[in-house]
Amino acid sequence: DFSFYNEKVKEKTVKHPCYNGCNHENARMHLPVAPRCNIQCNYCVRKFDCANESRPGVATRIISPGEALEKYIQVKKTMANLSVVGIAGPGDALCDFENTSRTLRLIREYDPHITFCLSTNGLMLPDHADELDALGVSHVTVTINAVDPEISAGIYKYVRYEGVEYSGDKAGALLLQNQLRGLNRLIEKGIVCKVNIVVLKGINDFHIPEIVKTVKELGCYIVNIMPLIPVQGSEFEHLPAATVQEIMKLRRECGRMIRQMHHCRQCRADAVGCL
Ligand code: CLF
Ligand code: SF4
Repeated sequence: DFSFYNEKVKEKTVKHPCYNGCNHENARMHLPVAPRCNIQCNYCVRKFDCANESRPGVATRIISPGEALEKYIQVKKTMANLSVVGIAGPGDALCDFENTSRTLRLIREYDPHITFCLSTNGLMLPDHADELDALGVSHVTVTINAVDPEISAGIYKYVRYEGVEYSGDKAGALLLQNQLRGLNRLIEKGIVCKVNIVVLKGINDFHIPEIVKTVKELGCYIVNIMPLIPVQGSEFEHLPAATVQEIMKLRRECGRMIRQMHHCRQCRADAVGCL
């Protein structure tokens, strides 16, 4: 339901290539300012980008907020259709929140109109949701791979929060609580929320409609069901990726509940251009 969002946010959503599947004209640019992460997903190897939203490959070079502004100014000059600046790692965008917030502040001073987007595992969302809103972030993606701590226990090796390391269902319960609280807060603020789900065969595939139902009830706008990209050296290195048919079937089933993304490119943390 679109009626909930204000006019400005609606317009930004239409021009957002990830939130509007029909939009092939507008470009997005990622700024890799967030190096670290506070959780360990079993499908991730840190020397690559965050598999939240990235293709395993050559690791992205981290840039400072000042360099990010420079890069933005450069790209903006040559790319007239640039509509979105996103922060998507290569770690978690909220783990190094100083870098993220400084980058967004610098760019906002330079350009009052560009859309701000961010992708996170959600652990730090309750802490930073209000500030994201104040910074002018209008679109946020949270990767949620389970809404059952026992299932999460098989997906996350640990979760580090306020100086304590959790594992097993305790880790899963804490992460889930923060993800849902954080989403709730963002939605209250009128921020458009997307949930990414990585399909893990035999681990969460049967549970995906349950995740979708939960985030739909919270008021999320769109869901992106993505196949795992098995990364060498990760815990899930040998887990087979879901086939195109399996992904389509899940999207069809979940599409009865909420809008689906069909055109995700599982971008790197420094991707620039149209989808
Ligand atoms: Fe980047 Fe993500 Fe914003 Fe898009 S990507 S932070 S919502 S601007 Fe888009 Fe890339 Fe898929 Fe992400 S195609 S991986 S969904
Ligand atoms: Fe890796 Fe991203 Fe998971 Fe952190 S949240 S462990 S960077 S995939």
